[in-house]
Amino acid sequence: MAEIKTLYATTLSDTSAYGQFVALGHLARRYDGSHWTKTSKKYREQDQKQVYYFSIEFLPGRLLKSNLLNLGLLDTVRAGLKELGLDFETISAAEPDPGLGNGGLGRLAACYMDSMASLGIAGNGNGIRYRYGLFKQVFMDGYQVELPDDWLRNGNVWEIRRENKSCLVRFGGNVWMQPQPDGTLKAMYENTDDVLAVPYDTGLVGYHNDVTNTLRLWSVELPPSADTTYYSQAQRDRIDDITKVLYPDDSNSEGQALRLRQEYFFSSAGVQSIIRHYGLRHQGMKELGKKIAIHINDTHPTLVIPELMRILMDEHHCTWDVAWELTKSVMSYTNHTILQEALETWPIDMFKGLLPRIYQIVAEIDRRYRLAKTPVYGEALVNRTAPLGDGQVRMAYLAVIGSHSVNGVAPLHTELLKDDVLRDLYQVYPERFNNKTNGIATRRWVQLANEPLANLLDAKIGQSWRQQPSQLKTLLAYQDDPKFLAQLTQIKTQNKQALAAYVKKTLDIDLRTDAIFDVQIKRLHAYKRQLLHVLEIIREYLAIKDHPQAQVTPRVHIFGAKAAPSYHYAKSIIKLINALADLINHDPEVGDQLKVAFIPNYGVSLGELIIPAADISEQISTASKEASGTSNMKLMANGALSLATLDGANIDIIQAAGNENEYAFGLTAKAVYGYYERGDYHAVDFYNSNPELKRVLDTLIDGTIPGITTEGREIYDSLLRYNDEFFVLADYESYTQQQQAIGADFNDQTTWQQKALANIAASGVFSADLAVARYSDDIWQVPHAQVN
Ligand code: Z2T
Repeated sequence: MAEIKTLYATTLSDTSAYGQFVALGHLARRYDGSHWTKTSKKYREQDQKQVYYFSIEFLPGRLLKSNLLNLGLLDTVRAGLKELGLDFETISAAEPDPGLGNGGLGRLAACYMDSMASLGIAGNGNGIRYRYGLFKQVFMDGYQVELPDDWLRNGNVWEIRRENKSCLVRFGGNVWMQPQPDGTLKAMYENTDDVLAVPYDTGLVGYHNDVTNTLRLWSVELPPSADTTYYSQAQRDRIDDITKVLYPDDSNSEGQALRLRQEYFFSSAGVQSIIRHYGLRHQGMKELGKKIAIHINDTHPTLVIPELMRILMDEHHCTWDVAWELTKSVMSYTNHTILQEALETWPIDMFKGLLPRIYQIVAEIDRRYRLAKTPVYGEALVNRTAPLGDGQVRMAYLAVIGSHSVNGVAPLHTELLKDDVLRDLYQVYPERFNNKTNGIATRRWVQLANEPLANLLDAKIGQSWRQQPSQLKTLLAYQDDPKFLAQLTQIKTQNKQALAAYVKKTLDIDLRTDAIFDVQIKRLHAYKRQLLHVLEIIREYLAIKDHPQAQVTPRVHIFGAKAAPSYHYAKSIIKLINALADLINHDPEVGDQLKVAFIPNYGVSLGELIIPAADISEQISTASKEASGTSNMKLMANGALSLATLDGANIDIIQAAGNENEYAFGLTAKAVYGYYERGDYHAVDFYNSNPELKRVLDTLIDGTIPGITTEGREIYDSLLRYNDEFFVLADYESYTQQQQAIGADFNDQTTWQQKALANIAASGVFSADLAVARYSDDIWQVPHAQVN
């Protein structure tokens, strides 16, 4: 395209890759800008029902390549750049990767936004524009050190500041209801701390359909009153803090007032802007449930429920009953964890002081719930399930009570919600509970991240899999085609070379690309059991030391994982992995038979490099703890075989691809619950009865691994003194058996690639397009493009 060349050549004087990225970003926006305007106009004219996906995290990844792909410009731009002597990949890598999320939850939100745009759903993201994203991770002496992620330093080409769409958000002060001449009550406020919420909008481009939807992220500023009244520096800082930084906790609720302020900030601003927009074209609020769906991504945005009640009653004069019916019809909630420590509760005193009007409304929801349900379910159950209890606001209960739908993210997870975590509420509202198994953006995770594979798929089964993911199953026709299977090996090797080059550059470790690439990439958490993987590495190391001449299948163990900065135990595991890597990678006797690479700063962009190179996908959480997992799906789609417990969506992956194509092991969720009920788990018994396991564990404290005196003891004690909360020792034997099977099976590449093929072919089931279509049909009630 000549235009690209002319536009681009003029900016070539800017020779930094970043400058070139900015120029290309502007080019992409010129193309998609008209789609964006047209999309908004079309939604307006057709008065299409809008879905608002509220999430305190979004992890979209870099946008240049995916926007160009979706606009149908990628090949042209690449070719144009090549003629100019420029490399697209280098330019693309200069884009900052917005780290506005911790892990699975934030990435899921981004995958769903992509699918909504691509299915022509009027989907809007609503979240926080953090000034600093999730910390950057570096290792110093093997320890995690956190550096600030100053992602906006050089601006952001994709966002538009929309000051004219700003909203005031009120905190603190006093509130009272004043009777009006017409008999209604008006909420009166004094001494409130008001802040201004300013939206920054980013276009989200649909795949080849001329649709561009909006991701709206809110940033805090001083209110207009700051022009005329004095704000001390301390007051200014207190306001700025609201959108300064993402809380770095995955599956753990900190309970800090600032977090609650963040939650109300984006919930209130989002609902205000929705109602304002709705009000432009509708008389009264009657149609709200037909025109708007608000989705609550985990409990962080739950205050949209009382906030919508507030706006409907205080500003649009609805009665309680009318407002309540409308609110429930609009709201739906997804739960993402059953871990107790992640369930949000707020001390009533804190909540009341910070959000007095919202507290009144929550208290009234609580009062009416108790009144209506006590006669039917009894006082005990109602006390256990009411929004207020034990001096706390219970966010998950409020979310269920104020929504028409609550879903888990994999079948097992949804069953556990019904049987365990939300068991009592399930008695009250059985019809609200449903499952929506997670899904991934196949276009980003295969088409973009693994172009050699995508090209092979195109050549064999055509391009329809890009929009109809279940078409991937037609690949099964090639299961006995040796040439095709050899091509899969060759593609995997090529992807391993790219990863190996990165590992060489960043860690100075040499990787053999004919080794098994055994990959575990996810947040560092005790329940995810990176420790179990570590024990296997120690076992492999000792085996080589025992028999240096023996023939072994070469292995590379690859980790990517950030630990929450305050999570001491997780940080000790990081130190252990790095110390073990140091020992193994530098042992001449081990040579290239075994390597360990802990790649720092794992995130979306590194995922795009690592996942296509994986042979083994480690999904080894204690059964029942991982709600779904999504890296399991991404790795599957790229032809990795799962080494997996029967947890979360692993169960569904194994079922879809066939047990013979995965390596399943370990306790079932039922067996884990059995131990809880009987209270008869004794980790020491496994230590005492398995000499190999004993020897492996002893290396944590006997000096075999240098530099881990305190960490080794701490981890050893967690297993033996404190009885191994996550059943690592119970699963050791079945896990290491499967690892040995993998070592043997990998040598037969034909059979191996048949299994890889089965995984790729079955992965279409886990496409986000299909997941979003199910949300649209069952929960949001919005039309969408046909997908299967
Ligand atoms: C998160 O990433 C997940 C759950 C959370 O519960 C919080 C965060 Cl930040 C509050 C993850 C789950 O652990 C994972 O199993 C799931 O696949 C993912 O959400 C998306 O549903």
